[in-house]
Amino acid sequence: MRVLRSIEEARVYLDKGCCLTIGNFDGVHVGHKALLNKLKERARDLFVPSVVLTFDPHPLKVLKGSCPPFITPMPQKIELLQKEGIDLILCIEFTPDFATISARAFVEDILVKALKVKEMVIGYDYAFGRDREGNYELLKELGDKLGFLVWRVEPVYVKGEVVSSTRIRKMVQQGMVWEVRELLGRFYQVYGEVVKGFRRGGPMLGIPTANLHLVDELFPKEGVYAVWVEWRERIYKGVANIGYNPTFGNSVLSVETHILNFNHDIYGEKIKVHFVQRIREEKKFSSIEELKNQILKDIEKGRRLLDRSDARIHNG
Ligand code: ADP
Ligand code: RBF
Ligand code: MG
Repeated sequence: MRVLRSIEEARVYLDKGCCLTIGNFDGVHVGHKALLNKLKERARDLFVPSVVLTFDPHPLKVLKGSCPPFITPMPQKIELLQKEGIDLILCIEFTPDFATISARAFVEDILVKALKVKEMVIGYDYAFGRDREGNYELLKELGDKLGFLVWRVEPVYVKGEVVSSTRIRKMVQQGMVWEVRELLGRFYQVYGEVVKGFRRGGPMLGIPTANLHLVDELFPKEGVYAVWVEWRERIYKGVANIGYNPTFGNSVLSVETHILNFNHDIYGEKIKVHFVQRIREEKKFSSIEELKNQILKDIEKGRRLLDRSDARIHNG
Protein backbone atom coordinates (compact mmCIF):
# COMPACT_ATOMS: atom_id res chain seq x y z
CA MET A 1 0.00 0.00 0.00
CA ARG A 2 1.16 3.51 -0.75
CA VAL A 3 0.31 6.69 1.11
CA LEU A 4 0.47 9.75 -1.13
CA ARG A 5 0.08 13.34 -0.12
CA SER A 6 -0.90 15.09 -3.34
CA ILE A 7 -2.99 14.65 -6.48
CA GLU A 8 0.14 15.16 -8.61
CA GLU A 9 1.92 12.29 -6.90
CA ALA A 10 -1.14 10.04 -7.29
CA ARG A 11 -1.48 10.64 -11.04
CA VAL A 12 1.60 8.52 -11.73
CA TYR A 13 -0.02 5.44 -10.19
CA LEU A 14 -3.43 5.88 -11.72
CA ASP A 15 -2.83 5.86 -15.47
CA LYS A 16 -5.33 2.98 -15.86
CA GLY A 17 -7.85 4.65 -13.58
CA CYS A 18 -9.07 3.59 -10.14
CA CYS A 19 -11.97 2.72 -7.87
CA LEU A 20 -12.25 5.34 -5.21
CA THR A 21 -13.98 6.20 -1.99
CA ILE A 22 -13.83 9.48 -0.09
CA GLY A 23 -14.29 10.02 3.58
CA ASN A 24 -12.82 10.62 6.95
CA PHE A 25 -13.08 6.97 8.06
CA ASP A 26 -12.47 7.83 11.71
CA GLY A 27 -12.32 4.53 13.56
CA VAL A 28 -12.14 2.28 10.47
CA HIS A 29 -15.16 0.49 11.98
CA VAL A 30 -17.31 -2.39 10.70
CA GLY A 31 -19.45 0.03 8.66
CA HIS A 32 -16.34 1.40 6.97
CA LYS A 33 -15.08 -2.14 6.43
CA ALA A 34 -18.26 -3.11 4.54
CA LEU A 35 -17.66 -0.16 2.25
CA LEU A 36 -13.96 -0.97 1.85
CA ASN A 37 -14.84 -4.56 0.92
CA LYS A 38 -17.09 -3.32 -1.85
CA LEU A 39 -14.33 -0.99 -3.01
CA LYS A 40 -11.76 -3.79 -3.11
CA GLU A 41 -14.19 -6.07 -4.95
CA ARG A 42 -14.87 -3.48 -7.66
CA ALA A 43 -11.17 -2.60 -8.01
CA ARG A 44 -10.29 -6.27 -8.38
CA ASP A 45 -12.92 -6.78 -11.09
CA LEU A 46 -11.64 -3.80 -13.06
CA PHE A 47 -7.93 -4.52 -12.53
CA VAL A 48 -7.36 -1.01 -11.14
CA PRO A 49 -6.09 0.17 -7.75
CA SER A 50 -8.46 0.73 -4.81
CA VAL A 51 -8.04 4.27 -3.53
CA VAL A 52 -9.15 5.88 -0.27
CA LEU A 53 -9.18 9.65 -0.50
CA THR A 54 -9.10 11.36 2.86
CA PHE A 55 -8.27 14.81 4.18
CA ASP A 56 -5.76 16.02 6.71
CA PRO A 57 -6.26 18.04 8.83
CA HIS A 58 -9.91 17.18 9.44
CA PRO A 59 -12.06 19.58 7.35
CA LEU A 60 -14.05 20.63 10.43
CA LYS A 61 -10.85 21.63 12.19
CA VAL A 62 -9.96 23.92 9.28
CA LEU A 63 -13.46 25.32 8.79
CA LYS A 64 -14.79 25.51 12.36
CA GLY A 65 -11.60 25.44 14.42
CA SER A 66 -12.29 22.12 16.12
CA CYS A 67 -13.43 18.58 15.44
CA PRO A 68 -14.38 15.62 17.63
CA PRO A 69 -11.45 13.73 19.21
CA PHE A 70 -10.06 11.06 16.91
CA ILE A 71 -10.91 7.40 17.40
CA THR A 72 -7.98 6.75 15.06
CA PRO A 73 -5.43 9.54 14.55
CA MET A 74 -3.90 9.49 11.03
CA PRO A 75 -1.04 7.02 11.67
CA GLN A 76 -3.46 4.45 13.14
CA LYS A 77 -5.97 5.02 10.38
CA ILE A 78 -3.27 4.37 7.79
CA GLU A 79 -2.18 1.21 9.57
CA LEU A 80 -5.76 -0.11 9.75
CA LEU A 81 -6.48 0.72 6.09
CA GLN A 82 -3.33 -1.10 5.16
CA LYS A 83 -4.57 -4.16 7.03
CA GLU A 84 -7.80 -3.96 5.04
CA GLY A 85 -5.77 -4.33 1.87
CA ILE A 86 -6.34 -0.92 0.27
CA ASP A 87 -3.86 -0.19 -2.56
CA LEU A 88 -3.46 3.54 -2.20
CA ILE A 89 -4.32 6.18 0.36
CA LEU A 90 -4.46 9.68 -0.92
CA CYS A 91 -4.27 12.02 2.01
CA ILE A 92 -4.81 15.55 0.77
CA GLU A 93 -4.06 18.64 2.79
CA PHE A 94 -7.33 20.39 3.51
CA THR A 95 -7.04 24.17 3.30
CA PRO A 96 -9.61 26.98 3.44
CA ASP A 97 -9.02 27.45 -0.32
CA PHE A 98 -9.79 23.82 -0.96
CA ALA A 99 -13.12 24.28 0.80
CA THR A 100 -14.23 26.84 -1.81
CA ILE A 101 -14.08 24.33 -4.68
CA SER A 102 -17.60 23.35 -5.72
CA ALA A 103 -18.56 19.67 -5.57
CA ARG A 104 -18.97 19.63 -9.38
CA ALA A 105 -15.52 21.12 -10.00
CA PHE A 106 -14.01 18.68 -7.52
CA VAL A 107 -15.53 15.71 -9.31
CA GLU A 108 -14.68 16.92 -12.82
CA ASP A 109 -11.18 18.27 -12.26
CA ILE A 110 -9.85 16.04 -9.51
CA LEU A 111 -11.73 12.76 -9.51
CA VAL A 112 -12.27 12.38 -13.24
CA LYS A 113 -9.46 14.31 -14.97
CA ALA A 114 -6.63 13.82 -12.50
CA LEU A 115 -7.46 10.49 -10.81
CA LYS A 116 -9.33 8.88 -13.73
CA VAL A 117 -11.96 7.40 -11.45
CA LYS A 118 -13.87 4.48 -13.03
CA GLU A 119 -16.16 3.67 -10.12
CA MET A 120 -16.90 5.29 -6.79
CA VAL A 121 -18.08 3.64 -3.60
CA ILE A 122 -19.64 5.87 -0.95
CA GLY A 123 -21.40 5.45 2.37
CA TYR A 124 -25.17 5.69 2.64
CA ASP A 125 -25.09 9.22 4.10
CA TYR A 126 -21.98 10.62 2.50
CA ALA A 127 -21.85 14.22 1.30
CA PHE A 128 -18.88 16.43 0.59
CA GLY A 129 -17.85 19.80 -0.76
CA ARG A 130 -19.21 23.27 -0.22
CA ASP A 131 -22.47 23.03 1.74
CA ARG A 132 -22.35 19.25 1.44
CA GLU A 133 -23.75 19.51 -2.08
CA GLY A 134 -21.70 16.52 -3.23
CA ASN A 135 -24.17 13.79 -2.34
CA TYR A 136 -25.12 10.49 -4.00
CA GLU A 137 -27.61 12.12 -6.39
CA LEU A 138 -25.05 14.62 -7.66
CA LEU A 139 -22.35 11.96 -8.03
CA LYS A 140 -24.80 9.78 -9.93
CA GLU A 141 -25.70 12.64 -12.28
CA LEU A 142 -22.04 13.49 -12.89
CA GLY A 143 -21.17 9.83 -13.24
CA ASP A 144 -23.75 9.38 -16.03
CA LYS A 145 -22.37 12.44 -17.79
CA LEU A 146 -18.66 11.82 -17.31
CA GLY A 147 -18.60 8.05 -17.42
CA PHE A 148 -18.13 6.58 -13.95
CA LEU A 149 -20.34 4.33 -11.82
CA VAL A 150 -21.40 5.10 -8.26
CA TRP A 151 -22.15 2.47 -5.62
CA ARG A 152 -23.87 3.41 -2.39
CA VAL A 153 -23.22 1.02 0.49
CA GLU A 154 -25.95 0.47 3.11
CA PRO A 155 -25.18 1.06 6.79
CA VAL A 156 -24.16 -1.77 9.11
CA TYR A 157 -26.25 -2.33 12.26
CA VAL A 158 -25.09 -3.63 15.61
CA LYS A 159 -27.74 -4.26 18.30
CA GLY A 160 -30.38 -2.61 16.12
CA GLU A 161 -28.53 0.66 15.63
CA VAL A 162 -26.40 2.02 12.81
CA VAL A 163 -22.66 1.85 13.45
CA SER A 164 -21.16 5.33 13.28
CA SER A 165 -18.06 7.11 14.50
CA THR A 166 -20.25 9.29 16.74
CA ARG A 167 -21.81 6.26 18.42
CA ILE A 168 -18.36 4.74 18.95
CA ARG A 169 -17.01 7.95 20.50
CA LYS A 170 -19.92 8.08 22.94
CA MET A 171 -19.45 4.46 23.98
CA VAL A 172 -15.72 4.93 24.56
CA GLN A 173 -16.36 8.08 26.56
CA GLN A 174 -18.77 6.09 28.73
CA GLY A 175 -16.16 3.41 29.34
CA MET A 176 -18.02 0.79 27.30
CA VAL A 177 -14.84 -0.65 25.81
CA TRP A 178 -16.08 -4.26 25.91
CA GLU A 179 -19.25 -3.41 24.00
CA VAL A 180 -17.56 -1.14 21.46
CA ARG A 181 -15.37 -3.88 20.12
CA GLU A 182 -18.33 -5.26 18.18
CA LEU A 183 -18.64 -1.94 16.35
CA LEU A 184 -14.92 -1.59 15.72
CA GLY A 185 -14.23 -5.21 14.89
CA ARG A 186 -11.30 -5.01 17.33
CA PHE A 187 -10.55 -3.62 20.79
CA TYR A 188 -10.41 0.13 21.23
CA GLN A 189 -6.74 1.04 21.00
CA VAL A 190 -4.51 4.01 21.70
CA TYR A 191 -0.97 4.38 20.51
CA GLY A 192 1.62 6.71 21.95
CA GLU A 193 4.94 7.48 23.47
CA VAL A 194 5.85 6.55 27.05
CA VAL A 195 6.72 9.70 29.00
CA LYS A 196 7.86 10.55 32.51
CA GLY A 197 5.28 11.00 35.23
CA PHE A 198 5.79 11.81 38.92
CA ARG A 199 7.91 8.68 39.40
CA ARG A 200 5.64 7.32 42.07
CA GLY A 201 4.60 4.02 40.48
CA GLY A 202 7.83 2.08 40.88
CA PRO A 203 9.49 3.95 43.76
CA MET A 204 6.46 4.50 46.03
CA LEU A 205 4.03 1.72 45.16
CA GLY A 206 6.32 -0.92 43.75
CA ILE A 207 3.99 -0.98 40.73
CA PRO A 208 5.56 0.93 37.82
CA THR A 209 3.22 2.29 35.14
CA ALA A 210 4.09 3.37 31.61
CA ASN A 211 2.49 6.81 31.23
CA LEU A 212 1.31 7.77 27.76
CA HIS A 213 1.93 11.12 26.16
CA LEU A 214 -1.55 12.49 25.51
CA VAL A 215 -2.52 13.91 22.13
CA ASP A 216 -5.93 15.04 20.94
CA GLU A 217 -7.35 11.59 20.68
CA LEU A 218 -10.19 9.90 22.44
CA PHE A 219 -9.66 8.18 25.78
CA PRO A 220 -12.09 5.93 27.62
CA LYS A 221 -13.84 7.27 30.71
CA GLU A 222 -11.72 7.54 33.85
CA GLY A 223 -11.25 4.23 35.61
CA VAL A 224 -9.31 1.00 35.74
CA TYR A 225 -9.17 -1.34 32.72
CA ALA A 226 -7.83 -4.75 31.72
CA VAL A 227 -5.68 -4.15 28.62
CA TRP A 228 -3.41 -5.81 26.12
CA VAL A 229 -0.15 -3.93 25.61
CA GLU A 230 1.88 -4.11 22.42
CA TRP A 231 5.55 -3.26 22.61
CA ARG A 232 8.07 -4.09 19.91
CA GLU A 233 5.74 -6.55 18.18
CA ARG A 234 5.02 -8.48 21.35
CA ILE A 235 1.81 -8.60 23.37
CA TYR A 236 1.64 -8.39 27.16
CA LYS A 237 -1.17 -8.37 29.68
CA GLY A 238 -1.70 -5.14 31.56
CA VAL A 239 -3.92 -3.04 33.80
CA ALA A 240 -4.41 0.60 32.98
CA ASN A 241 -5.62 3.53 35.01
CA ILE A 242 -7.07 6.62 33.41
CA GLY A 243 -7.62 9.51 35.74
CA TYR A 244 -6.26 12.08 38.12
CA ASN A 245 -4.74 9.85 40.82
CA PRO A 246 -7.01 11.43 43.50
CA THR A 247 -5.07 9.65 46.23
CA PHE A 248 -2.20 12.01 45.42
CA GLY A 249 -4.35 15.04 44.61
CA ASN A 250 -3.07 15.42 41.04
CA SER A 251 -4.81 17.79 38.67
CA VAL A 252 -3.59 16.42 35.35
CA LEU A 253 -5.13 13.49 33.55
CA SER A 254 -2.85 10.51 33.14
CA VAL A 255 -3.21 7.32 31.14
CA GLU A 256 -0.86 4.79 32.68
CA THR A 257 -0.40 1.06 32.32
CA HIS A 258 1.24 -1.51 34.53
CA ILE A 259 2.50 -4.27 32.26
CA LEU A 260 2.37 -7.74 33.83
CA ASN A 261 5.55 -9.83 34.04
CA PHE A 262 7.57 -7.08 32.46
CA ASN A 263 10.65 -5.20 33.47
CA HIS A 264 12.14 -2.85 30.87
CA ASP A 265 12.90 0.82 30.70
CA ILE A 266 10.62 1.95 27.88
CA TYR A 267 10.71 5.75 28.30
CA GLY A 268 10.59 7.40 24.89
CA GLU A 269 9.30 4.26 23.19
CA LYS A 270 5.92 3.72 21.56
CA ILE A 271 3.34 1.31 22.96
CA LYS A 272 -0.15 0.39 21.86
CA VAL A 273 -2.78 -0.21 24.52
CA HIS A 274 -5.89 -2.23 23.64
CA PHE A 275 -8.75 -1.68 26.11
CA VAL A 276 -10.52 -4.95 26.84
CA GLN A 277 -12.76 -4.42 29.86
CA ARG A 278 -13.49 -1.81 32.50
CA ILE A 279 -12.77 -3.06 36.03
CA ARG A 280 -13.84 -0.20 38.31
CA GLU A 281 -13.96 3.54 38.98
CA GLU A 282 -10.86 5.43 40.03
CA LYS A 283 -11.09 6.17 43.78
CA LYS A 284 -9.40 8.27 46.43
CA PHE A 285 -7.74 6.05 49.02
CA SER A 286 -6.82 7.23 52.49
CA SER A 287 -3.39 5.63 52.38
CA ILE A 288 -0.82 4.46 49.86
CA GLU A 289 -1.02 0.99 51.43
CA GLU A 290 -4.75 0.75 50.65
CA LEU A 291 -4.22 1.94 47.10
CA LYS A 292 -1.48 -0.61 46.62
CA ASN A 293 -3.65 -3.46 47.94
CA GLN A 294 -6.44 -2.47 45.59
CA ILE A 295 -4.07 -2.30 42.58
CA LEU A 296 -2.79 -5.80 43.42
CA LYS A 297 -6.41 -7.01 43.33
CA ASP A 298 -6.94 -5.20 40.01
CA ILE A 299 -3.92 -7.00 38.59
CA GLU A 300 -5.38 -10.39 39.55
CA LYS A 301 -8.78 -9.45 38.15
CA GLY A 302 -7.15 -8.18 34.94
CA ARG A 303 -5.17 -11.36 34.56
CA ARG A 304 -8.32 -13.49 34.91
CA LEU A 305 -10.30 -11.37 32.46
CA LEU A 306 -7.54 -11.54 29.86
CA ASP A 307 -7.29 -15.32 30.25
CA ARG A 308 -10.88 -15.70 28.99
CA SER A 309 -11.12 -16.98 25.44
CA ASP A 310 -13.37 -14.10 24.35
CA ALA A 311 -10.74 -11.58 25.47
CA ARG A 312 -8.17 -12.90 23.01
CA ILE A 313 -6.61 -10.38 20.74
CA HIS A 314 -6.91 -11.02 17.00
CA ASN A 315 -6.72 -8.22 14.56
CA GLY A 316 -3.95 -5.93 15.91
P1 ADP B 1 6.54 7.52 35.90
O1 ADP B 1 5.86 8.35 36.90
O2 ADP B 1 7.62 8.26 35.17
O3 ADP B 1 5.60 6.83 34.98
P2 ADP B 1 6.91 4.94 37.21
O4 ADP B 1 7.48 4.76 38.58
O5 ADP B 1 5.45 4.73 37.01
O6 ADP B 1 7.32 6.40 36.73
O7 ADP B 1 7.76 4.00 36.27
C1 ADP B 1 7.38 3.84 34.93
C2 ADP B 1 8.51 3.33 34.05
O8 ADP B 1 9.06 2.12 34.52
C3 ADP B 1 7.96 3.01 32.69
O9 ADP B 1 7.89 4.14 31.86
C4 ADP B 1 8.92 1.94 32.18
O10 ADP B 1 9.99 2.56 31.51
C5 ADP B 1 9.40 1.26 33.43
N1 ADP B 1 8.79 -0.06 33.71
C6 ADP B 1 9.49 -1.12 34.18
N2 ADP B 1 8.69 -2.18 34.36
C7 ADP B 1 7.44 -1.79 34.02
C8 ADP B 1 6.17 -2.45 34.03
N3 ADP B 1 6.04 -3.71 34.41
N4 ADP B 1 5.09 -1.74 33.61
C9 ADP B 1 5.21 -0.47 33.23
N5 ADP B 1 6.38 0.20 33.22
C10 ADP B 1 7.50 -0.43 33.59
N1 RBF C 1 -4.79 6.11 41.74
C1 RBF C 1 -5.77 6.55 42.54
O1 RBF C 1 -5.65 7.62 43.14
N2 RBF C 1 -6.94 5.87 42.70
C2 RBF C 1 -7.15 4.67 42.09
O2 RBF C 1 -8.22 4.11 42.25
C3 RBF C 1 -6.11 4.14 41.26
N3 RBF C 1 -6.25 2.95 40.67
C4 RBF C 1 -5.21 2.43 39.95
C5 RBF C 1 -5.34 1.18 39.40
C6 RBF C 1 -4.31 0.63 38.65
C7 RBF C 1 -4.46 -0.74 38.07
C8 RBF C 1 -3.11 1.37 38.45
C9 RBF C 1 -1.99 0.79 37.64
C10 RBF C 1 -2.99 2.62 38.99
C11 RBF C 1 -4.02 3.18 39.76
N4 RBF C 1 -3.92 4.43 40.32
C12 RBF C 1 -4.93 4.92 41.12
C13 RBF C 1 -2.84 5.34 39.94
C14 RBF C 1 -1.71 5.46 40.93
O3 RBF C 1 -2.02 6.54 41.77
C15 RBF C 1 -0.48 5.76 40.07
O4 RBF C 1 -0.13 4.60 39.37
C16 RBF C 1 0.69 6.26 40.86
O5 RBF C 1 0.38 7.51 41.39
C17 RBF C 1 1.92 6.36 40.00
O6 RBF C 1 1.72 7.12 38.86
MG1 MG D 1 3.89 5.77 35.74
